[in-house]
Amino acid sequence: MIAGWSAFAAIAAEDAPQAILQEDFEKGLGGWQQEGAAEFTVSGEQPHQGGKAARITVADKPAYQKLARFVDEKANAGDAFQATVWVRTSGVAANPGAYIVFEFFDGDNRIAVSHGGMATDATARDWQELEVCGVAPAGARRVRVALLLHSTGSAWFDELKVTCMRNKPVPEKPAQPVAIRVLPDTIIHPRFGGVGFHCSEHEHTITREHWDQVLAKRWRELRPAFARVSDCCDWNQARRDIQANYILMMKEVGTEVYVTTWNPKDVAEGPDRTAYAKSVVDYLDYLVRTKGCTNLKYYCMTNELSLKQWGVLHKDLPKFKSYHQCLYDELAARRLDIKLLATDASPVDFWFTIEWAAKNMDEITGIYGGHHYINNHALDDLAFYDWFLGKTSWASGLARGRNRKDFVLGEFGSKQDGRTVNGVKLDRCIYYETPQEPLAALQVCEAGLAAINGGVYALGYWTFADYPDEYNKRYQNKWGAFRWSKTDYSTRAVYYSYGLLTRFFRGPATVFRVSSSDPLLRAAAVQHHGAKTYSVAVLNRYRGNAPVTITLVGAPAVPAFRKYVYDTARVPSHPFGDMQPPEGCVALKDGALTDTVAPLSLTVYTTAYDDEPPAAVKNVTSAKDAAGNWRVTWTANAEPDFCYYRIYRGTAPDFVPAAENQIGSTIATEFLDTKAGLAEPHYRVLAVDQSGNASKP
Ligand SMILES: [Ca+2]
Ligand SMILES: [Ca+2]
Repeated sequence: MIAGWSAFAAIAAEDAPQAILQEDFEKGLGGWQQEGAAEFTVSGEQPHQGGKAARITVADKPAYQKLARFVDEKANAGDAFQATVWVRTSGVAANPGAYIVFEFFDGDNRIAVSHGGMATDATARDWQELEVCGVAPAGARRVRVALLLHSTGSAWFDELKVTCMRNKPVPEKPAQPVAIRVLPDTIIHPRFGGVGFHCSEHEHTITREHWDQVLAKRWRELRPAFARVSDCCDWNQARRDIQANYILMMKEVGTEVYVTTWNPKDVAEGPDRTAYAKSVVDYLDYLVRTKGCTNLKYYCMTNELSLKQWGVLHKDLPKFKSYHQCLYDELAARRLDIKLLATDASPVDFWFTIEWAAKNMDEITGIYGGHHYINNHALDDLAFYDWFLGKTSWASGLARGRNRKDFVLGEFGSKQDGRTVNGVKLDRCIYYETPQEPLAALQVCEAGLAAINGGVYALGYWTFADYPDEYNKRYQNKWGAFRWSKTDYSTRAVYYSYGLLTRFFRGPATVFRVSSSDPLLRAAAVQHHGAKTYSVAVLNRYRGNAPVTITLVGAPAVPAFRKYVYDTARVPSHPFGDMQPPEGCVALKDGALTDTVAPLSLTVYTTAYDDEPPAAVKNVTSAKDAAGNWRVTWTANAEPDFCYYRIYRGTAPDFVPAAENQIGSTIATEFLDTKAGLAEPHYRVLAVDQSGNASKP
């Protein structure tokens, strides 16, 4: 169904994956281990290939019934395995249903499992292809492939293919300087929309200070040109207005918005559904025409094809189409220019619904979109980049198909924890708050670069901020680029890695194809429309420095590229989320930038900046209020590229503003200092522009 194996070929072009098992079940289940209280058999009922398929039937209680066999007894760490199998189900209602895994053993002990796609009657009443990828961890010697049914019902499996790409130890660093060429004659996307976030912050209680100092300030600084914004169909007017304010704040930054609904109503076809569509379009009309949210460009009636249950519309795509038809007709009747998105499916295994939409509802679909989380690829899986490039290229190509539409990677993120601990479901990235967080933040950027090079229109990392603790006692959603836990809004590593992409891979822009002489240096390049400035990203997967030469064919003579770095060995951190400053400039010489990029790092070179700081902030005054806090106020700056203010406190009138005496950042023209602890504090306020230039004190 989906291309993906080019991955390993790209790492070592001279190698091809070796086939290590091809099983068509024509000769029975010889060689297969059977585990669990199921009926295991080969059957002749509608095989996918040949005359027979394997069948697992579970009568009553679901457990981990499986057919398994060892496919390798001499694996080494880093060996990459891939399997595909066709599956069909009957009476299999609950996830995970039928699925495929790789199990890695150090002898008799199972030390790791890689999960692949899964199938239920929702997706596999007809044959569906599942894929699993797994990389042998340290210590693994034996590898087993297993076909499982964790549900009651029957699952048929056929045409299993297992391949292996043997790991060749990756050298510390490239053997020679890496030649990266930006190819302006080969355009991947002529109007890229941008790198952004999914946002749900407007669903929670936001104080004025939190807005000025955290949410709006950070949005303005990271400047994402794209956002996916949550919506609930039964919100009242007050909630709509809060949502509108959030979208309007984004409009000021030039952010295009895609709204998607949680918990849409399941209403009968006919007048009720038409009335539902009318109520949806009433509110979209209100946001756009009454509130001025003209940056609201896309809408999807259901997050991830959910209707009462998660993803349930997978099994009834004609119903999904029927909803969209009602919405499409109503939007057209009202001449409201909002494109409908199909299908919003997640993960990659459910992107076949996008293919269905392209075949069956292209005329009422304005844009395509899907999600994926990097659950099945380890942080050090060097094959992930090409695998994801393959998936996003497939989806973008499908969208372009008949009528040149776009594809949005609406949500993506790192590996999900998913455990329930002390009754609390942990919907969070499993690497956050661990020593692996810096590398996870690099892998998120690797996914981003793959998607950009795959031709997506825009992408939204899940999420901009955490959900606050009090959102739900039994459920935590902690994926944010920064935290939201009481008054802890501290940043995570991904803020400083992915934030470089939101800032410098803004839309609208032209995405150029970029070649790299070494596949472990991933690169992407855009030229921003309007100013015609360039940004080039280089991600180094080596554990050593990599010398690079980046050639920009036909680039105009520009004085110098600013260089911004996210280095996993020295992750930036700032108490108020101020982005890392540039690490100098690199001049374009004879059409090329010559530099060295750090191990396991992302470097962005850009001409999208100016060197002119804002004017000094005027009329800074401070006064003690009745509660003993100091209120600092000043006059607003008026530069078009003004971004935010930094506030500093010192003990003497002539103190020098510095990182150690900064007490906050805000977009407002006032700041309440509750921690002065001084009889007579002195304050300085600096204005900062979008290029990060700070004014004189
Ligand atoms: Ca067969
Ligand atoms: Ca400026």
